[in-house]
Amino acid sequence: MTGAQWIVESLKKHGIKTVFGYPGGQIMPLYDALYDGGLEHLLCRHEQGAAFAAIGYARATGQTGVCIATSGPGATNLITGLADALVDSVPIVAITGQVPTSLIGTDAFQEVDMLGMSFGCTKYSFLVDDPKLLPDIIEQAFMIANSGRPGPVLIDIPKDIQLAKEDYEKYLHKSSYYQSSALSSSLNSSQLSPSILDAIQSANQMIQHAKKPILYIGGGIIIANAVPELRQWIENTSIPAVCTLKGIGALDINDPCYLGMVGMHGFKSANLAVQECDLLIAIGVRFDDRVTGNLNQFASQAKVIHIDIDTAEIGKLKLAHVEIAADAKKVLPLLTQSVDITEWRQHILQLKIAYPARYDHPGKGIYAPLLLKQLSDIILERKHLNAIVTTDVGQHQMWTAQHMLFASENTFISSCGLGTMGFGLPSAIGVQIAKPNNCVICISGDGSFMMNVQELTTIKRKQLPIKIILIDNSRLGMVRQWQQLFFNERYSETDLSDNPDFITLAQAFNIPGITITEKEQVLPAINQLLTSKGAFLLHVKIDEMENVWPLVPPGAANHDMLDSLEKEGA
Ligand SMILES: Cc1ncc(C[n+]2csc(CCOP(=O)(O)OP(=O)(O)O)c2C)c(N)n1
Repeated sequence: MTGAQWIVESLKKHGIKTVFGYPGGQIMPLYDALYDGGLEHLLCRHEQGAAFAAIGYARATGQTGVCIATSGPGATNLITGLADALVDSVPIVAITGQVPTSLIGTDAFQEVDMLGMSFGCTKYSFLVDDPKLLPDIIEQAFMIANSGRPGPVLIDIPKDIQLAKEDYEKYLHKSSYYQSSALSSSLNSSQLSPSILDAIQSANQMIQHAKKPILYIGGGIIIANAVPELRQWIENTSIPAVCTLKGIGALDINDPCYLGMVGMHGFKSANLAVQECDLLIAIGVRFDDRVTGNLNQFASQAKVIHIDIDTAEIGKLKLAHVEIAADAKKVLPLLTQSVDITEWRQHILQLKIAYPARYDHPGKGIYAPLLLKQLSDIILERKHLNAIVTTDVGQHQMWTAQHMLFASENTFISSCGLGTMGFGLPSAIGVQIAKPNNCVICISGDGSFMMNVQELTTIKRKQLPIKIILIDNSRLGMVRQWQQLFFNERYSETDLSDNPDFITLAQAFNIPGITITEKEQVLPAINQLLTSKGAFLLHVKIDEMENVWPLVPPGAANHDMLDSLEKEGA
């Protein structure tokens, strides 16, 4: 068997059904093995598209996503996807071709030092320089991608290794790579240590004495598969909760004390509640600057309990009074089950009443937050759709996070930590491949859409019924907003009024679409979108000067949010 054939067999053994990629010279042996290897390969039209599709696949399923590229430009085109997966903790195995071992270091055609280039954007990277190591490296790559805090792993494989004929089975579980993977698996499955149990006891004492506790929930809860445990604990204790962008979907949206997203574009009630709390229970979060605003003033009166599988996150940015470096799924059932916080809950309800989301908007034009609220209501009502939303990056992403409600985890998929424009469309492809019976909706902006627009061909090729909502303000809206607010209205290179005709563009890929410009067109258009059989483009024209509110200005504390009404005099 060749190395390439072994790779295909190993992927299948790991339960991989579909891989995403793009061929080229130094990865040709692997593509030859894929030809009749019994593994579905989805040809994206750019390696970045393949990486994002693999991320969408992984985030919708919790399983490892696999992407493949050739050496040189193919490999470097994967880099942004790897960085995205690293910061959002997504298990990805990326396989790249490399020039033959005899040519490494000679500046050969399409040679780049992928190992070196990838170090800052992967959890681990391998260059296979001996075919005997190939079996264990593949095992180790899957182990690392999925253990502890998940992340992307690169395997760079020279062409001669892919071609090498060996009895690979013989080398499986023989190398030092395997020894260390066995160690990490034993760490993963171990019970909570006595020191963790002590920390949980300290946490329980703090929780019992707290008068104003808040749960600060991030994507780690979803990755840990701990949403049921979290919701049960909240049901027992009634502790109010906020979430991060990546934590969306983890909390029960029907809980009256659900406060939604916190941070730069979080709700005022959520931010004020965190600023006032006396105990911050942080689970699966990174204290990202987009969440904390001015870190010194973030929940400055509060004691902090920080629970995270990644020891490196705890105390990285904010001192934790109790550190629990463990799996949230195991920790949550051991936390105190009852607290007395009736007054605090009353206060939270008042905050929500005082600072509701507003949908009144003058004129006939479409107000994106209202459109997204209407879409959200329809999706929640039509449960059979099992909708999953992906977004791109910008104002439309923040409006989606603010105004749509996601009842369950992994139904809102966005580039959160890296904020990568171009993520929405290819990630929707990965989601739709993983979940063929779910209604996958990609919400994009006119800037972001054009960044991976070539993937419309992939949709066409596979006849994927993806619903695209393109919120078109003819601007790089989020940057334009910052230019307006913080750069004296000097609108430098954010005008996209020369956009293509998006409906004609979609038609070139056999995707039908309509354009809407007025509020009264919204409901029928959403209906048409959701009932269309195949892919559909809903092109929504909005005012170029629409802003995302509220907003914590850069460097400010979260209680100093700017509010649309004050700022725009509405
Ligand atoms: C790859 C990449 N390049 C640049 C940026 C910086 N950026 C953040 S939001 C944004 C504007 C996005 O415009 P659009 O997709 O039209 O969305 P809108 O904000 O108008 O809703 C830009 C340029 C980015 N996040 N990602």
